[in-house]
Amino acid sequence: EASSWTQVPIESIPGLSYYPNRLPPDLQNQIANALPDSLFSDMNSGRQLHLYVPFPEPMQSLNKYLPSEFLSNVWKDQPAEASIIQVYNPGDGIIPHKDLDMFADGVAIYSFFSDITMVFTLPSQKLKCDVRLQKGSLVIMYGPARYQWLHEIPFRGGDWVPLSSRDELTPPKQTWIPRTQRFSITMRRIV
Ligand code: AKG
Repeated sequence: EASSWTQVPIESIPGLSYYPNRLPPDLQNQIANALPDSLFSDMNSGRQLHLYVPFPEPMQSLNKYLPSEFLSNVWKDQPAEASIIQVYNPGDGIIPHKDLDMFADGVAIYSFFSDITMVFTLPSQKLKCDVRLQKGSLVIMYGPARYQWLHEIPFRGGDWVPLSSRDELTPPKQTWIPRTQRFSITMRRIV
């Protein structure tokens, strides 16, 4: 049952890093405007677009916003080769999964338009971590976070988000934040 899972902080998941406010708002808009309007229909559940190198300008510049330690240590200074653009209307999600082995170590996900909660789980130890992916943020998974942990976006119309509490002893209050349309760009390398 749900209550037997232990919620752990993001810092306890090796290979998982979250970078809020990573993309300048101008670049977020330029990228959204360069994508086909049909992707953003809210009449059905979210659509996907797979793109491979060379990416259209302005998506090329997403490589520049990857942390340099990640680029040098994990991608050995190579740029992304494959990307997926995924649109999530309220209620959409993605089931718990690990990324396919055809993709190399190191997965980078940028978020656009609105915030959503991604859930990381390690079922063998019943560990769980909610990561709020804010618009303009970057999340990176490599090593254990990419190969051992599962990640998912629950299929629901909103998310319970903890409000920061004034002290460490008071359990944080939660507030329900309805979702609006969000899209992500996942950047990967191929093995
Ligand atoms: C995937 O493409 O494997 C994802 O998990 C995408 C998650 C996201 O859209 O943030």
